Amino acid sequence: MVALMPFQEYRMKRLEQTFRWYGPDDPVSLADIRMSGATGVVTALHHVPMGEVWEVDEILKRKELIEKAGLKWSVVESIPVHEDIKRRTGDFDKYIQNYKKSIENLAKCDIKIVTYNFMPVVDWMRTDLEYKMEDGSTGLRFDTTAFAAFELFILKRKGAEEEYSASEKEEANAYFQTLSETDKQQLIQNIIAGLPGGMTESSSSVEKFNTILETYKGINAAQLQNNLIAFLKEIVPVAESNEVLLAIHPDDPPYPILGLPRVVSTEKDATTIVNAVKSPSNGLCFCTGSYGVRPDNDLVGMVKRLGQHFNFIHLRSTQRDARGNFYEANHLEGDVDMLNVMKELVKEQQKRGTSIPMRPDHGHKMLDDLNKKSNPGYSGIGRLRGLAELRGLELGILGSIKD
Ligand code: DNO
Repeated sequence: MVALMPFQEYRMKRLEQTFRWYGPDDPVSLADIRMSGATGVVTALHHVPMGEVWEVDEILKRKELIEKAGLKWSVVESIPVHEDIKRRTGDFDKYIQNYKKSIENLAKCDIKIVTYNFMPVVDWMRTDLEYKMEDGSTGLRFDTTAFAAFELFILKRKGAEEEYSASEKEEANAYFQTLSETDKQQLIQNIIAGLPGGMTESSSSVEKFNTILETYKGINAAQLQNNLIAFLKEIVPVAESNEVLLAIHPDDPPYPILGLPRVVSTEKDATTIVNAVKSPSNGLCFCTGSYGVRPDNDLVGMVKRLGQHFNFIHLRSTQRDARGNFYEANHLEGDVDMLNVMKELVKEQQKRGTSIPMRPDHGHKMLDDLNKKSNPGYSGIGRLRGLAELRGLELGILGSIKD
């Protein structure tokens, strides 16, 4: 016999539905977001230069804008972490102090969840931002051959040659030969688009990019992990005393690229992080799309074992092939077992007094999205489809919970 909970109770115990908004210039407006059914907004002060303090009046201005639209600023995504902090060089101490101040200032404005990542140089990375799906929509894709061609023949990164087999190099070369000048520029643009600072002038960026990559010479994964832990030891107590919950976003893709170390790619990495500084403030952003690219990441098991540390959730799926290529699939399709991930998340949510914020991460460009410019991955209708499917899935699961 299945006993159903009263409907009002489902509402209380549900994940908080949020939508990312890139600020006043985002082609997907707050009014659009309001119609998606999301109640929370995930955003950042993108205009504040990396490393500088987020001042209270700037935070309040943005918060008021969101509230005027009938929404709440639920999560900060992200306060970017300066490269000096990741390398523990130069002005890292000043930037850590600034980071603490930004956390305190957000808390003063009653904004209590902060996402960040610790990926050296690049945030997420794809080779194709307009990959055509069978149904006519477009999505983001990572192609290992295109990426190898970029590293080997455009960037000519030192050390890249040794990381590929002879046949991989041949394939990358054959692919490179098919590219027109415009295709090459497009590839550079696509790959460099993931840079936090948004480097967009392709030819000068290739050189700049190489120079920045060089600054990580001699920093291996163990060193980067130490630097992350040293950073956490400083910021977690400040977050905790201000009742701010931190949520570290995983690496995307979740393995080393460009000769750079990566330390947030696996369950083991996530476990090391939460154990390094024990505090409810030292939490995770569970991004199924990022962790899910690795077949050895058991997502359902991760929710079971690490769910108590999830301070924010990104729901998205990817479809990979045997060669390591992947594209972003519809939210309920692809390799992520979203049904069972959601079942575990629902269980985790039932244990909590407050709603864990989640957002549909990325979406295809579809319908009118196809005629609009939007931030890669952040179309309006595609994400609305994702949110609608995910909240339906959650409600269906809640409705079938046994007493
Ligand atoms: C990609 C996003 C990431 C994420 C950051 C968090 O679409 O999920 O850029 O915002 O890595 O710091």
